[in-house]
Amino acid sequence: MVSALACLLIVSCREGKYTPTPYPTYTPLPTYTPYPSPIVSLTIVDDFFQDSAIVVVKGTKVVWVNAGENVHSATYQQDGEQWDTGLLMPGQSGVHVFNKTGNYFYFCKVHEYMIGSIRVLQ
Ligand SMILES: [Cu+2]
Repeated sequence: MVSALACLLIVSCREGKYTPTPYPTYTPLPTYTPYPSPIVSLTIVDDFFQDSAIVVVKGTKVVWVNAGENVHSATYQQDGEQWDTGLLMPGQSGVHVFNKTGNYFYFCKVHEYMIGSIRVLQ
């Protein structure tokens, strides 16, 4: 690179055309903003969870949207741990952020045959 540049300078000088150009200035780096945690949206219909088995990474925010005409929930109760979107009216949505790895088997409080699972990886 250096020798190629030197060669170029010599050639340019010999031809009397060389005019030094100022070094380019770098654009400053953008301010660092952490990438937002991923958000996954899941649809609930009458009467099942669409995409009922998913895998996400830790920190993912899962949003359940009730696209049905019945009332539903996404509820988890296991090993003394629990989370719950509460009862979701048609059109409503509920959220849970998964900050712990593990396998979460959840259900609908209104229709206990409605089940889904979320595997949370590191
Ligand atoms: Cu339900």
